[in-house]
Amino acid sequence: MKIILIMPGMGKKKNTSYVRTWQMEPLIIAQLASLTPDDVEIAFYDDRLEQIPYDEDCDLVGITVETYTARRAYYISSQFRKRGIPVVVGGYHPTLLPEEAGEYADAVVIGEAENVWNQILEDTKSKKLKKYYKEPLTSFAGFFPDRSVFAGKNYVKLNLIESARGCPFSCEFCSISEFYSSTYKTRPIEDITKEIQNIKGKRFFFIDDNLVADTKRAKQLFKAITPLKIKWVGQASLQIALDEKLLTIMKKSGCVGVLIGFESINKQNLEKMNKSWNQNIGKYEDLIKKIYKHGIGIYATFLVGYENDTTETIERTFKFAEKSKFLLAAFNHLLPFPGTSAYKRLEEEGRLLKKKWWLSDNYRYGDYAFKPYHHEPEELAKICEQSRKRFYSLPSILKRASNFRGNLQSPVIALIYLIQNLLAEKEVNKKMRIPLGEGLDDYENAK
Ligand code: B12
Ligand code: SF4
Repeated sequence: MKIILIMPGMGKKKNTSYVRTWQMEPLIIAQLASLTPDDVEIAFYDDRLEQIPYDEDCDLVGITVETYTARRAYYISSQFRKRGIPVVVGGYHPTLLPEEAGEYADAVVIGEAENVWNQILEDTKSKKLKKYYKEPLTSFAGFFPDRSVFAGKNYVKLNLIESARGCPFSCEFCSISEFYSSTYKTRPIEDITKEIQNIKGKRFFFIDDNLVADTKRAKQLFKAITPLKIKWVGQASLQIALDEKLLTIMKKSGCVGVLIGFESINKQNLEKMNKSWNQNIGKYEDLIKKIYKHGIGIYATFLVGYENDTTETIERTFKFAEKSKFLLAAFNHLLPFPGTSAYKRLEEEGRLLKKKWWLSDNYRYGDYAFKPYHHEPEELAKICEQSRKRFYSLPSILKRASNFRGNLQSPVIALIYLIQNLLAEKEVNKKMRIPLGEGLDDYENAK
């Protein structure tokens, strides 16, 4: 038996290459490979890096699908299905919209793969593939992704690793809280240290959505990885600033930076997002100072387009980001991801411009998918784009550079700060208005 696993791309503009910072190793593919019995042959194609051989024979195709890649994934699926090869899809998008996914695939995995993957392979062998598979993971122990599937592919040199899944919070715009129903499941710390030891590189990205959701466990994890002498980045909630001991241990364990979702500087917006805890814990400025004191840089993310956002508040958000001397910052506008509370609310308010924007012919990356409260959609999309470009302009890079505990914490980080920031403006141009699901077949010509 042979299976083909596919990581679809989002799309790209004609005659450009794929956005480089998005070309990271897809951990899910390594996870599926590790779950696959040895007697099953595996081929893996990453649409972002190479052409997909639609004529290759196999018994099953497995595709991982996010909302942004759904259009492309469904196209890829149709190419195999028209040759009679069954396709199974899984991931955030099919989980939150299983019926839609079921129209484009023979089988849909709702939720996690670990407890259903072997059954799917058995059912493929006996030609009894079911439409839906759902079996949540209860124990997250003993799983080790098989990264040998990435051999020969030119990925960004950063090792992705999982320490836990889910997040106990329920921000209204977030797919994670819907996917995991606001639960949080952790991997045994010995599994994580073992996995790190078996990887050659020393640079890691903990992909947990909130690495410090359980601070007691986070401290144990950081203590356990300290002797491994790695450098790492991760995503954390602002709560880390309240615990100096945690910050000390984090830094000692090799943390160089954290991505923090500040989302808004406006209290009412945070309330609407169900994220008021972000500001209830203290003043942003004081919390940021505490993090810098420990030599940890901050990648700050903001969500623009909530009810209380006007041109003036967005400008204040931008000024705040600049003044806070963040290493990097994202000014994304609210996007109604299917299945989230934000999607449902905007639908009820009659604000959705396109119900299935992710499948629309003319939706482009960076476009608004709902009618904003105080602007025209195009106007607000432009304001977001300009904020990103201004943040990564030379004057702003220089203004933010004098952050000696964050952006200049070491010569290597200083270099990364400079390179990442200088490249970011170009990347904003490359990302904006990417036609979803298009431009990928002619990859070879574009190189
Ligand atoms: C790492 C990461 C990235 C990396 C890239 C990763 C890569 N390999 O290329 C970077 C930082 C570049 C990135 C970029 C973006 N990301 Co991102 N990313 C993640 C993150 C943190 C981890 C993904 C991961 O590896 N998970 C680990 C694997 C093992 O788990 P999994 O993918 O959930 O898969 C499990 C199940 O879903 C299921 N499954 C999944 N696929 C399949 C397929 C089959 C066949 C089967 C059987 C099962 C199955 O089984 C798995 C194991 O149980 C997730 C959040 C998260 N915690 O998952 C966001 C996430 C996937 N990203 C998201 C977004 C929005 C983006 C961006 C659009 C952000 C932006 N505005 O620019 C871009 C898009 C890039 C692109 N698609 O080209 C959203 C997607 C939401 C949605 N509804 O689709 C997420 C969920 C974050 C969030 N908070 O909402 N991302
Ligand atoms: S804290 Fe982050 S991961 Fe958790 S629900 Fe909110 S946005 Fe999602």
